[in-house]
Amino acid sequence: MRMINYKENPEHKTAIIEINRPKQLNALNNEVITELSNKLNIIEKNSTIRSVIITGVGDKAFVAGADIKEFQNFTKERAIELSKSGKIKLFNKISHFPKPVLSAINGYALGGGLELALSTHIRVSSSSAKLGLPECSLGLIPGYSGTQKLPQVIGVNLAMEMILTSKIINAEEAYRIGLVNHVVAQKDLLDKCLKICKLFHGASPESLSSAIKSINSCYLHNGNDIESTEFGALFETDNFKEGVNAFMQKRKPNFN
Ligand code: DAK
Repeated sequence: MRMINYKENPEHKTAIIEINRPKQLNALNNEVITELSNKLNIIEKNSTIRSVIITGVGDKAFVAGADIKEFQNFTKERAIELSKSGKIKLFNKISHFPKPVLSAINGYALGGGLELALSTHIRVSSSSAKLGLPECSLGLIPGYSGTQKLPQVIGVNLAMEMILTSKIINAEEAYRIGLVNHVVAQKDLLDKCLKICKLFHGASPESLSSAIKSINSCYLHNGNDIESTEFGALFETDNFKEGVNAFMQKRKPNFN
């Protein structure tokens, strides 16, 4: 089974990518990351496509996180390497993509899922979505730029609270704090994104690309390296193992 579905909407000059692991709530595994990355490379070269929408299959989850089953046994070295390579392959690629990328958040956007949405340029949420970075509750921290991008988007004070408490918020709260640009009914989610994509037709592709590059440049610093190092070190802690085991066994973790 393909991990992503792909469609083009010629009228809106938009590519629509759906993450297709509904039984795992569209959790991001290595294959999804690779397929997304490869598809973006193709879209980048296709001049008929002016924007991209990323969403999840079904009405329950955008992406419920990185795949916990896949990363539970990583060593420190592997975790650091994958955090850095995942950023290069996907998360930073989206942030710096020369065409606008929207996320249509159709349900849970947790952990790596919210990090994916945070790497897009515009976030549109369904009214039933739930958003959060609950990695600390697994004995981890966000490893795909969440510690960098959440404070950029909602401010350091609110980002501190969200990450340190693993708080999961609803769409209305996400809109109130500026985490998402729009909230609409689930049935209107794609239409709302397509309407935004049509507005890009009023600008030149070069100006959109330059605007994205310039806006991103206000956040240039080395926080991502610090995040990857801190993130990797946590893979050697007993509490991380306990956090993941508790999730698998569907119980609350008992941290030291
Ligand atoms: N990974 C793997 N499987 C997941 C998953 C996830 N993140 N989220 C859900 N699933 C699976 C469940 O295990 C379940 O599978 P089965 O038991 O049916 O086999 C299926 O999806 C349906 O989920 P539930 O039965 O739990 O559904 P509920 O409606 O009861 O609950 C929920 C929905 C979203 C509240 C719950 O599934 C949940 O709490 N999910 C985990 C949410 C979470 O903690 N997400 C953050 C994960 S941490 C890394 C970089 C970054 C990261 C990691 C590594 N490297 C570079 C190495 C990021 C970490 C994260 O994202």
